[in-house]
Amino acid sequence: MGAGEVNREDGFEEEIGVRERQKTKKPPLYRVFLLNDDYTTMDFVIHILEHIFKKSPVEATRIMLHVHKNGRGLAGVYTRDIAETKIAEVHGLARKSSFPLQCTMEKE
Ligand code: TYC
Repeated sequence: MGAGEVNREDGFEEEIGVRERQKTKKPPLYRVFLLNDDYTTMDFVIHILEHIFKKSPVEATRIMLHVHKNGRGLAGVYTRDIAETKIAEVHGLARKSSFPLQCTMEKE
């Protein structure tokens, strides 16, 4: 049944249909990218990918090498709040270790 359709005289089924669609609506997702630089160590980037983005050691190494070679790489896809939190965690850990590591997010 499409939005706004009524197939009962009292409209009861339409109301339930609309409520169910709203309840299952998916939130917008954001891609979080790591950016390359000349100073952050490879080991630090792998650590970030394992501990903040929950990647396996093999996957973390693959993503880090992709960023090193191509300038940026996908670290994960999250809702806006989670993406913002992970970016703040990356920047916080990087600052603590005096690395200039940057990451960005864009709407999917
Ligand atoms: N280019 C860095 C180096 O050679 C490694 C690096 C990889 C830095 C990925 C940042 O997001 C990054 N030490």
